Amino acid sequence: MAKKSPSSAVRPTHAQEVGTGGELHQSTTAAECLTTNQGLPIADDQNTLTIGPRGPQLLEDFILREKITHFDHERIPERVVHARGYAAHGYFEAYENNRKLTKAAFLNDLDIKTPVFCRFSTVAGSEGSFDTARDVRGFSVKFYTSQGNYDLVGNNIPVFFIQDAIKFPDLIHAVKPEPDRGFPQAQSAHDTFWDFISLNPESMHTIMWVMSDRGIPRSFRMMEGFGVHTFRMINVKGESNFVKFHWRPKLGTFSLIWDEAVKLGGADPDFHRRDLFNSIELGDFPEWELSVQAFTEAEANEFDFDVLDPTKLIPEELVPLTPLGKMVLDRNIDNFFAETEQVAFCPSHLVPGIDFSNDPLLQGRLFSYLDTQLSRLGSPNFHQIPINKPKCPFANFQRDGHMQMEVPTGKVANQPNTLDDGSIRENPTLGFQSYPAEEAGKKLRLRPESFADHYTQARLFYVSMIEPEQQHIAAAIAFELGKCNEVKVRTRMLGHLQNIDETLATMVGEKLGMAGHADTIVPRVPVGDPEPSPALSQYTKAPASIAGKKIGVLVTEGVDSKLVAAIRKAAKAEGATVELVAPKIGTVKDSMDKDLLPDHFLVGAPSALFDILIVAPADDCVDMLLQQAAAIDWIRDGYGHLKVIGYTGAATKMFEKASVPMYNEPGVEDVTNGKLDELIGQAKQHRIWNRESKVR
Ligand code: HDE
Repeated sequence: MAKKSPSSAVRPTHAQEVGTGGELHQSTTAAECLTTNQGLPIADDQNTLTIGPRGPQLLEDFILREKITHFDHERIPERVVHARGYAAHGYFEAYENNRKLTKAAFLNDLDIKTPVFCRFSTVAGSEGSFDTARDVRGFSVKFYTSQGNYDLVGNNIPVFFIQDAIKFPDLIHAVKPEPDRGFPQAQSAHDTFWDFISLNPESMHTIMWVMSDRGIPRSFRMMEGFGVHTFRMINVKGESNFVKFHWRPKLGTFSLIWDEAVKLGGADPDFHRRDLFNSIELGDFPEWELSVQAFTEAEANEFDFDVLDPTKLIPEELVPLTPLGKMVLDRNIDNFFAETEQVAFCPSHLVPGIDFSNDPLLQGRLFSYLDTQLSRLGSPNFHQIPINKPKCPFANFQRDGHMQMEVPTGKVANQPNTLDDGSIRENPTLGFQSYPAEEAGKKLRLRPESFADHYTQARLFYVSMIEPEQQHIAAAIAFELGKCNEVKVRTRMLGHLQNIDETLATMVGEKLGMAGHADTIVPRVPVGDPEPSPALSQYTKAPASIAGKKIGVLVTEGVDSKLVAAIRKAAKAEGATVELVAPKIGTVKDSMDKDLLPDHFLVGAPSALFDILIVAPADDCVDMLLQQAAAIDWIRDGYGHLKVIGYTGAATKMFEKASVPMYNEPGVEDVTNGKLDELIGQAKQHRIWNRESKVR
């Protein structure tokens, strides 16, 4: 190696590099310059201490060692489930007095906006997996109430795979990457998962939900949430009602098409988090209504399922929703690690007025979450981390431990005591009182007989779907079983499907080329024939609106400026957003020679990123686009994903090349000459379901 001249060996300091003449930026701690963690000002953070400019480094360099040591320990264990998540801040407002049901202050006080922190997640994938995997989504809300933190730790699916917490480690081991090979990542489409599912008929109801479009949500903003278990609400008189919690998104509940989800996994692994972050940045704040289904113990005893069984839902036709209030997410996080990663949800974080039921899955969760936080966050003082800290005063005599952040004062750390005047004591009036439910019985390990019907509600869900939803369930199950190498797993699952619905079983069997190969599985109790519950179909209750949706416009140099303006105006009026996609990301001159700044570079922005498509090239750019697979795929995929597609006449050759019909084709519309309204009208129906039989 050539010896360097002395001048080239002079290493610049940061201040010299940026030419600030020695003025350094203030750090967030308001120090006057960069310091060590002990507050020592740092003169040079670009160069390690060495002997001579080219000599060995010195162990003495405590500045280097402090920086690298901190870096070495930057990661904490990811969550064992729900590792990949994204969160935002917001508030909750109660609608009207809910006093009849509960004494919980945050559900009663109409003058208070209770701060919340809400984290959405996938279950199976690790932190670095992708957002659009087929999976259950976590929907956790921490309410910082005046009576302490209340955590509603729910999912986007109202039922769960198993009935008893003792099976949870097996379920999760089965869905996680297979231990001998370490894959597949963020997938349920593999042998161990389906082997476990097919050996546990209690999972049939939830599996129908996960294989439905609910398993691939369009957006966190367009997802329902559920508390899953039956909880109790207690009012000031001490009266108890059972409740099931529901979150309903204001925008409606929407999903992706499977092929779209797969393509988005590559095109934008952060699709859901980006969508949430961007909408909050734009001031388009997502909103959910919180409701409960409330019922008495006597009513519960009349249902033909057990309300303590978490694999069962209560049809809304049986118990309608009572709205309690709304949640708005209006502030993005400041720091992903400090907030989203360190937030610790625990179903055991309760407030007076809400209590548990004996659901055996819930009871197990009450232990698990606190326990897992201890190893994940490393200290029993995790409640002192800002994101976990109650916003109301809190005090007790718990002391010491790793990372104690407070400096407790006083001579004593116990109560009762007479040594420290005014020491804090418990308060039987204000304090949390468990509901005094009467319990008696033998000690045993036994699943209640009332939990034994595993198929009727799976069937209820299936028969409540509209036809495209049913088709998607069949396609998803066939896809997943098709990825299982073990034939016995497939035949066993086909046996379960027969107990749920014959046509579903036939469809899946035919798709797999295994019709007639189902195992015979005899249900423990006869399968019921339930009436459909329309509330379970997300499309039956979808609002006729494009609010919150994204219009992608494929533009080129010379794009019609009036059309772009009209699209923007129409989108604004409907609460939708517009993003321009161009073959080059630099400025595009429109037909009026004005500069347009594209939002996306075509090769990096497949049409899967958008809900509604408009293809609006200028005449003289069409030949160039015809040579670009990304432009042709844009149209072909949009059609295959059942999207509404608008076009200008210049796009004709592109549609021909994509083999997408332009005329007399529902959902494919010429948007010139003021026909944009027609396109928007069609887009309010969301997808063109009738097209599906032509493309799949
Ligand atoms: Fe969880 N679950 N879970 N779970 N769960 C965790 O806690 C567990 C269950 C849910 O955004 C863990 O902090 C057991 C049902 C969400 O930080 C862990 C059982 C429902 C989140 C845990 C269940 C959920 C978790 C891992 C069966 C819907 C993410 C990290 C008895 C009602 C919270 C953590 C966040 C996270 C245990 C079943 C929802 C290990 C033992 C049912 C949304 O404690």
